[in-house]
Amino acid sequence: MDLRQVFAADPGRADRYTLTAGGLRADLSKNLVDDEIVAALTDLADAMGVSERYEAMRRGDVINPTEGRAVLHTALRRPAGDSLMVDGVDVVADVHEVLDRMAVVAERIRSGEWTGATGARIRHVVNVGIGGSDLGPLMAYRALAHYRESIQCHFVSNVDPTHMVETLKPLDPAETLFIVASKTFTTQETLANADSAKAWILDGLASADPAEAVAKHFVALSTNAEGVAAFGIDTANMFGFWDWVGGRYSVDSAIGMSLMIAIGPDEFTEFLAGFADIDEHMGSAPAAENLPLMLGLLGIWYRNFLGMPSHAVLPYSQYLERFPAYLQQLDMESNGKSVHLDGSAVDHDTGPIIWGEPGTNGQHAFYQLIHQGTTVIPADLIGVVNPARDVGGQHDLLIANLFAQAEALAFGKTGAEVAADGAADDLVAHRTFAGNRPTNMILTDELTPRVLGQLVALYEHKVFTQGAIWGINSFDQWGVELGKELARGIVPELTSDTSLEHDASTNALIAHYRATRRR
Ligand code: G6Q
Repeated sequence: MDLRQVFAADPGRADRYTLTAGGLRADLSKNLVDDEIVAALTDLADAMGVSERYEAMRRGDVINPTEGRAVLHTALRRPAGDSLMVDGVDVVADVHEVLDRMAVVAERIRSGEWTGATGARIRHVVNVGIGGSDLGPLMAYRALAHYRESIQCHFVSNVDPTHMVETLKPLDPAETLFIVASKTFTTQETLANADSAKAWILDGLASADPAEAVAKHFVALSTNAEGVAAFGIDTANMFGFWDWVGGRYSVDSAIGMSLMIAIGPDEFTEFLAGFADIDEHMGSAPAAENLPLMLGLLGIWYRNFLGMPSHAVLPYSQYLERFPAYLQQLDMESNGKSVHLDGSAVDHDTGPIIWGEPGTNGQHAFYQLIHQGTTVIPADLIGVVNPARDVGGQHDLLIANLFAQAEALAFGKTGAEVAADGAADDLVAHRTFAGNRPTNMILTDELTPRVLGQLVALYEHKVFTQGAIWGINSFDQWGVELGKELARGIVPELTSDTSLEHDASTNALIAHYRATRRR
């Protein structure tokens, strides 16, 4: 498909392929599709029962069979007073009971009523968690930095001790509250970091009663009350969620506590309302106007029909700097699967490689390959029309770059055009741009908490659509288990001289470490 020809032949294309959902406006016209392909893709969604499966998810059916769980993150953003009965329990009432408790504590921390063991006001919150218990709150905290008031949040995830050490360097234990965020409260990295945080508090506040120091400087976000109590955190300061919330779908559960402390409960409610806007849109918009569904279908077109292995997410907003990393987990952990729901091997590709960085930085780095490389990489370009702050008209520069990239990728520059610009003959080929490189241009008026919720839910349901069409389980993650299990075995081997029974490569690596590690 040649986008120059397609646009020339169809003046209504840009309008017809622009969809809206909540405060999001997506121009999908620079995709390598025509009306016939779009119709065939929506037929595919019908044939694979995407909307039926979506309804099954929303009403709490066990759609994650390998873990025997319902998948109910959509219940996390239903408004107060709504109700959803699952196995005789009103899960929406449970959600709001926790949200209300979170709001009380968040306000106490924000107002200074909650003090540390020395009576000092809390000025820093450190979220200790990894994966789904880190990426969501971290991404959202950065995205909504403009809404943050006095309290600063920090996020420690890596078991690399330097992550905690460097984070704590400028902090005062008397003013620091740790949020231990772990659904299972068994995650090796998080428990190790939580232990080191506890030691830092007890050491830094040596004159305080240790139990009081822990009670005033730690809260927990978890489903495991026993584990939380064993760590020494009062379960009155634990905010729960449920096994039907997957880690990578949990930023809108208690896992969002750091965000709520930063932006306040009212803005957090707006954030949740944004998710609900898109839940509703996904459930009710006709297929051709359904933005998450269409993003999913376009991705299927590129992955399965045109054989494109990767997908870039390029936010033209520094506030969204961690959005690509967040989406990497959401998409790749959900749809990086090789078997169908029934365990049979897939005979088609599944999840693409998701990656990206904020524009314009990427333009000065990897865009060369996107423009002229041998692999076509479909990309989502995300822009905000009205900046939270502008300095000297810089925002217009940013947006000009955003629009220019989409134009260049779609329409390129022919050899004749390059030559007509006066390029030397031997440079014409080097300076030619093939074009026909597809993009989705997603714009929003402003990056508010509500819009951020919409953006996240948009991608949640895009991923959902693709998983449903591929017939895979988007809600388990068995692929992360083997490495964890092997690491557990290697830990004691690093400090002993027992004989090693791995493969020759792994044995040699452990032997080298044993011999070289200074203690
Ligand atoms: C997400 C995954 C995973 C999980 C982390 C942390 O969907 O399940 O990233 O969030 O492994 O788990 P805990 O919250 O249990 O510590």
